[in-house]
Amino acid sequence: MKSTEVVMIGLGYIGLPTAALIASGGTNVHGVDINQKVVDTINAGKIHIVEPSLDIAVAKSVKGGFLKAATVPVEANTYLIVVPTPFKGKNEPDISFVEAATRAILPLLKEGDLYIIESTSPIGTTEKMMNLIYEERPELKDKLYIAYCPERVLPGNVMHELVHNDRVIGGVDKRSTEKAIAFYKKHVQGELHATNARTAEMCKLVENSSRDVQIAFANELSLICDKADINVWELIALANKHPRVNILQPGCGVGGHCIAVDPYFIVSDYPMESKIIGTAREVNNYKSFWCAEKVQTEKLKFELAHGRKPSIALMGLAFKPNIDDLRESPAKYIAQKVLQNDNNGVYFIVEPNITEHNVFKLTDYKMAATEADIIVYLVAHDEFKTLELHKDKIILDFCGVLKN
Ligand code: SAJ
Repeated sequence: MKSTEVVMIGLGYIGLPTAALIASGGTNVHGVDINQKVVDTINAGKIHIVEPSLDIAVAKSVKGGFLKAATVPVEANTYLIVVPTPFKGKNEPDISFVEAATRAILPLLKEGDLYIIESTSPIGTTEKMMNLIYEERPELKDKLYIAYCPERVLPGNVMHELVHNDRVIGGVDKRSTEKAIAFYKKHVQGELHATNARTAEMCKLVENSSRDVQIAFANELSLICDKADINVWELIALANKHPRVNILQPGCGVGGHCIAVDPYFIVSDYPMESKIIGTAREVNNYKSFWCAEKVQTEKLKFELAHGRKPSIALMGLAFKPNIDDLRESPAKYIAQKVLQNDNNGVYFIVEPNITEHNVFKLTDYKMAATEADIIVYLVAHDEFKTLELHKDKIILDFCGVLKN
């Protein structure tokens, strides 16, 4: 049997697709996850997350014997760290999973091995891990290749983007950068851009912060336009006719596990300097709060006008259109807030991409749209765009479902 070439620590939204991609090319990959259920699912050739084409890649790699999962690592030549980096305390990044993963492979490392972090990480993490490795294994000092290479794939299109997106690769020294580039070259068709580890770490944070800032601009416009009685969707479409203007779309806030999170990794370390980045986070968070308040106000207006409480449909819970992912979802936050403030009201909660939820009782989207007096669009799912609504319905469109 061929020995393991790659160990992938973390088999989540990025780790599993990456492991499957590498294994489909005929490389022996040993995936590691702390969750035994995840390990069993993968070893059965199945997947635990929703991502188009991932099931086929995993089934093929497991069947061919190129992908195996376990709760502990084995010896390999390349180690990839793809574990979560959540928050602790007041929006401070927590790199303890990266550290634990690194400690887990420490005894297995040998001269010439390649160690790569892909997890979104605060600046300096790769150097920190290098120091940790060389403190514990001083005999390996400068004999390993250590690099950082962030993923930049869009959930829903991961299998395509993993292959075709450009990658930024930064080693702790030049030879590490070159070694890491040679590794990714085998699996990635996009261009591979060489830099140092700190720049690569910052690059990931900046990509998502840039998007957050741009969305904050759109959300700020939506608040101004609401007061100024201007249709923000029309305004943005018109402004974007300028050859050098490209405003993004407002929504009910920014969600997901990346854009709503990564900017804090910069703000937390450089609070005095990151004014725009920090304010953008506030604006996008405030937008969700504002939407929840708007629902309350509309409800009270209805009561005054009709002498009875309205029934309200909250349309969408996912963090963005046409996915089933509810992580850090502003729509979910708004639904929770609206319901908390009004426990006797009649609400229909809709999310066509999932069948059940442990907190919300879900209603079919067509039924909700027929029954409710007030329709609140929280997520611009495709299903909602073709709904025919009775002309008496009151509509709050926070995400541009009706913009065309
Ligand atoms: N959103 C808006 N208006 C827009 C675009 C998005 O309100 O015009 C909202 C979405 O509804 C959602 C949030 O922003 O709540 C984030 O969605 P997204 O589609 O912009 O991004 P994600 O979180 O799915 O993926 C991002 C991507 N980063 C960038 O586009 C810079 C992806 O390439 C990264 O790999 C991913 O974060 C990650 O893992 O970091």
